[in-house]
Amino acid sequence: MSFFTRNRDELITRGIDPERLPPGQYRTDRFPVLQAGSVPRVDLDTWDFVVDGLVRNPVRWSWEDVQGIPSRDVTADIHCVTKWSKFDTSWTGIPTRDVWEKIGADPEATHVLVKAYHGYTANLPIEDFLSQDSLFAHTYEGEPLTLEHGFPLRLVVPRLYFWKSVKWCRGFTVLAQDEPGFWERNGYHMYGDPFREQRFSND
Ligand SMILES: Nc1nc2c(c(=O)[nH]1)N[C@H]1C(S)=C(S)[C@@H](COP(=O)(O)O)O[C@H]1N2
Ligand SMILES: [Mo]
Repeated sequence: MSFFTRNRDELITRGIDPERLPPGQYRTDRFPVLQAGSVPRVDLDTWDFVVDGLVRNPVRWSWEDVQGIPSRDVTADIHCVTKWSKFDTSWTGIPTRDVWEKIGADPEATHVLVKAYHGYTANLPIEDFLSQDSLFAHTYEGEPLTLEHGFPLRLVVPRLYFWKSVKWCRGFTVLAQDEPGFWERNGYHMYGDPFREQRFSND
C-alpha cells in the first residue's frame, strides 16, 4: 500500500473526514518552510503596506497603522502544491474584506496581484481573495509569525494552493485582468484549486 493511501486511511482512524484531503495530498503535522530564495531582512520602521492600481483610495500603511486595524481568527486547512496538507491551522489577522472596504476598488476590478519582498507575487481572483477565511495574518497559533513563515504579515487564502498565500506581504495591486505572479510565470496554474488538482498551467 502506498504512503499516500496509508496516509488517507489514517484520517478515518483519527476520525477526520477524508474529503478534507485534496487529491494527491498527504496530511502532516509538521509545518514545512518553503520559499523561492532567501528570507528577507525586515525592518519594521521602514516597512510599509501599499495598495495601488484600480482604487479610489490608494493606501500606504506603516506597521503601526496596520496594528491599529481590528483582527479576527480563522482556522483552516492549508494545502501546498508540494503535496503536504496541514489541518486546522489557526491564524489571526486582518480580514482581506476589511482592507477592501477601505480602498474603494473600481467596479471593473477582477483580480489582485499580491506583492512581497524580493519581487515575489501571486495573482488571485477577487472572489477568492475576499473569501470569508482570507486574512493578512500576523499571528499563527497565538504567536507572532516567525520570520521564516512570513513575519510580520502574510496573506492566508486557505482555499487555494499555499503558494498564493504570500509571505512577507507588502501590499497588492488591483487589476481589471488576470496577470501571472511569480510561480504562475514559472509553470504553476493561474488559479490553483487544490480540490481540482490545478498544480501546473496545463492541469
Ligand atoms: N514571499 C513569498 N511568499 C511565499 C513563497 C515565497 O517564495 N515567497 N512561497 C509560497 C509557497 S510555494 C508556499 S508552499 C508557502 C509556504 O509557507 P510556509 O513556509 O509558511 O509553509 O508560502 C508561499 N508564500
Ligand atoms: Mo508551495
